[in-house]
Amino acid sequence: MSHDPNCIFCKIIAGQIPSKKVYEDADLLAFHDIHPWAPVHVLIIPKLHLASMADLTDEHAPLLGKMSVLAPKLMKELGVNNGFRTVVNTGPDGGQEVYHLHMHAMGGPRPWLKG
Ligand code: DGP
Repeated sequence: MSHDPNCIFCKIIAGQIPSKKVYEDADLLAFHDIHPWAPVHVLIIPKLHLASMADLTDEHAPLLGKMSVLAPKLMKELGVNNGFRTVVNTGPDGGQEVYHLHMHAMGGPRPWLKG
């Protein structure tokens, strides 16, 4: 399904739930995480509803490529200039809470990094 009406991130994409957007194009949206783990913490999501990384197939490779290329660009724009961390949680044992694929991009002065 390309859009799940019960998905919180699909609602953010549709503008039904407000978010602090930092980037948007035809394929992707990026916005500040509501519960930041770092001084700068954004989520990069595809507009296509994919529940998790476990649902990816070969056809999604360009989309993941776009997400990966956007992360350093956004970090730079947001003033992160000394490195950052990207995380994709997948499934219950991966600690995933929201079942719409998303990449966390986190940076800013330490200490905030766990593990
Ligand atoms: P994960 O554990 O990888 O599924 O992380 C989901 C993240 O989504 C978590 O860090 C908090 C964030 N989040 C959940 N609901 C909302 C929301 O309504 N708005 C925003 N901006 N972030 C949200």
